[in-house]
Amino acid sequence: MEKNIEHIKSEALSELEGASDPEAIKAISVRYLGRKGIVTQFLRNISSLPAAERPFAGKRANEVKKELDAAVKGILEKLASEAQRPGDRIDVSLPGRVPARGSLHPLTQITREICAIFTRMGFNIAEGPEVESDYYNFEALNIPKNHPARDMQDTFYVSDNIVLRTQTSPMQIRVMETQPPPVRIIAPGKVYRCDSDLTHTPMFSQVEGLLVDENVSFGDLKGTLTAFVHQMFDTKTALRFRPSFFPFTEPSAEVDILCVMCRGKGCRICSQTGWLEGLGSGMVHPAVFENVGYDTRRYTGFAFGMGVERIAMLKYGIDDLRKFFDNDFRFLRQF
Ligand code: 2NL
Repeated sequence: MEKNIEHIKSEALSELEGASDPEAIKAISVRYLGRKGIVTQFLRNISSLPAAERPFAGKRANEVKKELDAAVKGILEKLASEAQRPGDRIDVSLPGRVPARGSLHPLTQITREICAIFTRMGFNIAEGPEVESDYYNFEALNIPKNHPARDMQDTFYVSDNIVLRTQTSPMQIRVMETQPPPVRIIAPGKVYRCDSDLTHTPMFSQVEGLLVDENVSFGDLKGTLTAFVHQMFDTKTALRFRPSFFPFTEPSAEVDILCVMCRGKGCRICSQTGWLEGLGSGMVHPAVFENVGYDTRRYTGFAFGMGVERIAMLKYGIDDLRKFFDNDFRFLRQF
């Protein structure tokens, strides 16, 4: 009992400080705090101290026991956490961490590709509002009040005279209102129809084109769309113009492209016909030109429209429209 308790404490702490592995720490802990440890012995021997010293010595020895216990625990924890990240050494030979890179949505990529092909041919891009007036979306495009395309079932009405655009043509009307021919524009963007099933989503993407000038013929339309399809797919992808009807074009034609899967032989994708529906097109109806104040004796023009999802599905061989809107990374990462 020569050594007082403070002395024991400082000795224990300096021993702990000098130890560098858990085994050594545990050995020190046993030597001081174990059943036959120095602090334990000290506590046991308190009864042999003079009565006046006993209360203080006992209180202090118990405190020291707790303090040393805490110190041991602390050091062991620190060693354990250091063992988990072995050193802060930097291995300069390791490759750097490549940051996760985002990419454009496949529909954005295809929209840009379509626009790039047409801008190379001299078209300008025209973008505008998705919420439109009845006039720009229907009236100006020669779609009369009782036309089925205006049916409540197909159109999202914001109010009596305001709709979510069902096509991007309203933008082309806006451009024609503000400038005289020649006009060469391409109008990409989202459009909305109140329709939802396996092959329809209430929102989809469209690109429409419009060219107005003197002496524009159906041959110009065929040549322009042929150049487009040959660049978008390849030069072996043939086109077929089929008579059709749109209120804003006359004559109108549906443009089929040779099936990208079977190349005309007939397969499941093209329902054994060898052809796939690609675009809608036609010569601008004179009524549309009259609505924007263009001289119908001097100017003619062609227009066309295509669904971006449809072009993307054909180009990439995607069989389900909904994959574009699920935002499943396993799908999106492939583009
Ligand atoms: C389709 C068909 C088409 C047009 C869009 C148009 C625009 C003006 C005047 C005349 Cl300003 N026509 N656009 C013409 C024919 C077809 O789209 O299947 N779209 C997905």
